[in-house]
Amino acid sequence: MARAAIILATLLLAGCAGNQSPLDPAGDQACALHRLLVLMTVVCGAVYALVLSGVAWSLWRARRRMASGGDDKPLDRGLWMTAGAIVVALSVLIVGSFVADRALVATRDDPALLVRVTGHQWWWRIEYRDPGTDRWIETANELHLPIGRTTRVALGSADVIHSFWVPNVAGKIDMIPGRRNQIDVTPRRAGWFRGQCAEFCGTQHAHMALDVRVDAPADFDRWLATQARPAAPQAQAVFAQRCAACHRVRGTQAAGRAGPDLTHVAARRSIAAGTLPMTRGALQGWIQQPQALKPGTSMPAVPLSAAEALAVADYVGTLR
Ligand code: HEC
Ligand SMILES: [Cu+2]
Repeated sequence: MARAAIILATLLLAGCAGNQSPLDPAGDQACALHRLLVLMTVVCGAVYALVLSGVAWSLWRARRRMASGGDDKPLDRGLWMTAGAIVVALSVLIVGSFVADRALVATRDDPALLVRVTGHQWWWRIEYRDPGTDRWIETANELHLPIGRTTRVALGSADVIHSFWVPNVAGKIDMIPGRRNQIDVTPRRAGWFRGQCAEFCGTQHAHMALDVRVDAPADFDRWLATQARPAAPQAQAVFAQRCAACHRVRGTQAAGRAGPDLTHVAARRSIAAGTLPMTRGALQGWIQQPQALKPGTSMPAVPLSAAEALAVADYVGTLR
């Protein structure tokens, strides 16, 4: 019995840490939410305990009075004190949630970095405004953020309502077609985190995850500079014929916009919005049977011979 309790407690507490958890905040906005969560838990826990002990106490008194055949007073002081305590507790919660809300909205006039994230069924288009040139640099499915700089994330959707949720970094915010929502994020700790679309957006909603990498500013700048570069010049005939209509590879003729920008796809951690790891085998599998691996995805199974599929996968694997 005791052992079962220990195992259960370990499992429950293990859920608190992790790369997709609001209980392990790694940024200012997530910290504000975490503080609010702790405040609410403590205050509501105290109210709960207070109410239950009040009920127990009045039951006990009522029984004693009945036993002694005494008079009943309708209201006693304890009840009034409980009511007062509850009013105070609720006021604390109101103030706490107001303060947290202020910390979350995008208020800074001078975000260090602008990023546009657009939800698609079922992947993320990500564009960075290059601070040097003011050009937009496009990538997909992997969001990189610098530590200690405030990044403004502008959120939109190309089709249905999605929701941006990277709990270690910030709260949840909807991505609505025809509308731009925005949040500021200020990460404080390096690492890999996981985001997940948090609004049901179709059959592959669960396969709409987002890898998030937080780095020291210098590492981030290096990454962004690499992303800004065109692909290494390596013409790939099959890709140009069969894939270029939907995918862009900057620096080549491939200029499609229906699918993710693949200029540096091989440098990402996973493919198809967190559905598969970025390995040679997974790339091959994805290119040959996207519909089997992510049924309903907007990428069709392109008819390719086995040799062509291998060649394309190898080419895509070089797009670092
Ligand atoms: C009709 C448009 C279309 C064609 C043609 C197409 N793709 Fe795609 N591709 C997509 C879409 C849309 C996605 C995003 C799918 C998802 O995650 O649900 C995608 C995703 C991918 C990804 C994963 C990208 C990432 O960021 O995770 C790779 C790699 C890829 N395609 C390679 C190819 C190759 C190679 C070909 C040619 C053999 C090809 N695609 C043909 C539309 C297309
Ligand atoms: Cu979604």
